[in-house]
Amino acid sequence: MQPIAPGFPAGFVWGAATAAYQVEGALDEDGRGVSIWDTFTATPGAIARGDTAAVACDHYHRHPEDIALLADLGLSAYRFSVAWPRIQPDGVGGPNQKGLDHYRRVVDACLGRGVTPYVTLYHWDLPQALEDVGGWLNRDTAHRFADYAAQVADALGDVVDHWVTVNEPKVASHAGYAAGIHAPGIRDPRGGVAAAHHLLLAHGLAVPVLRERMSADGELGIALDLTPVSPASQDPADVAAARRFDGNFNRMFLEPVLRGRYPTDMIEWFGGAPWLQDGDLEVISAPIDFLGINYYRGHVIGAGDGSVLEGSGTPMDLDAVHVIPPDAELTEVGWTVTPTGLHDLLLQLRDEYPHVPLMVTENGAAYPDVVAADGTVDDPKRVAYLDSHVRQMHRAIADGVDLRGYFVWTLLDNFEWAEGYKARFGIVHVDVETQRRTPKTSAAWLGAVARSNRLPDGGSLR
Ligand code: IFM
Repeated sequence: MQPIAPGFPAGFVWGAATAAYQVEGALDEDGRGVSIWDTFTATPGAIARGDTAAVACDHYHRHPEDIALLADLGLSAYRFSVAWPRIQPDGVGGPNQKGLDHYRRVVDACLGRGVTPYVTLYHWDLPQALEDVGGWLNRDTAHRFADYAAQVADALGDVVDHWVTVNEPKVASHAGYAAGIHAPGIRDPRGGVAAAHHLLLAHGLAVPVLRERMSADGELGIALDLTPVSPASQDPADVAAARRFDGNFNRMFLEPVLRGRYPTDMIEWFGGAPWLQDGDLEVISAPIDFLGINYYRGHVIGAGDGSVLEGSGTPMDLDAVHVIPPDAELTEVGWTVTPTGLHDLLLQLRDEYPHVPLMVTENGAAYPDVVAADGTVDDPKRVAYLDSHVRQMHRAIADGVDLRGYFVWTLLDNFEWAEGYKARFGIVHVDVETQRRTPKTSAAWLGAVARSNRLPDGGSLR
């Protein structure tokens, strides 16, 4: 057997990702409007310990030093999101020039350091004014999103060549509108499906808007959180539950975007698609230049207890239960560490959707990192996590997957939504009191991989 060359393809993108609400703070500055996350975090009991994003990482003010840090580490791309309420404080009209100026400065800071900006338009911070008229349950929100996308692209299209429309429409819809554990905190499983469709419609409507405004060699895509799913056993009930879970998690998003159709088994399961209108699927399946994959873990799924859509703690899991093998390695948030799942997923996508290039737009893990007496932050578990996933990515490329890049989640320890500040996903430690940044061992590790564009020596193929 030929040994596999340890290098990644020339031009492979190595970057870090963040999201506006998780890092910016400055919620009242420069005319920003209220977002659904401002409202949700103010709801008693919604966020662990009552944490808020009022300051977060103060990235609104500290972005120059944060981008310089990213560049100094050796990363060459920064994926950040634009906060819709900074551009359209009330979700309509505008734009707010101060908001646009801010993101122009962020882009300039990137370009000034040779860092390629990847701009995400929607990472969950919907203007509250739009939620007040139905949010993502209201089809019109998709059209409002296209207007907002036009405003951002009019302002930045001359300098931004890489766009992500929507981040994780599944989480925004299922966690926000079905399970109620994210903003806006609605518990309506069927509404969650409608919200997902409207988020996909928003994506599809934004595609031509962006194309008209970006350079000819610009690229756009959507970031889906995807997971490989396997049944807990060959018992038909487990197999059916796993298929359903896969449909709900993966296929309900991949199929409309990449094939212009919804999976019939899922539409039957949901009892129809009253939210679907003629022409929607053509809009949603407008060609994209890359598919962004947010990968954290695989799932082993068994059958549930018969409760279907309503009534269970995790209504959108559709009567499926996660089976955690007794010897599973878990991150701090209880997610299984399953790097081979990334390889499996990439090959599955290559086989099912061979026409679309792939990018890992998020991958990372939370661990309880602490600053040692000597001021350093050693995070060997995160290094091992990243190492094993990078190796599986490399293996997938050797197997013929057209994978173009990798963004670690995330640059900075930040506001991890309902978990608040406890779950630290960053490669850079942030002291929430002092805002002091301390690059962890994983930051140096990833920077070295990025600079060399090769697999690190040693490590293992777990
Ligand atoms: O922090 C989130 C991010 O906003 C979206 N993807 C998953 C991350 C970790 O939970």
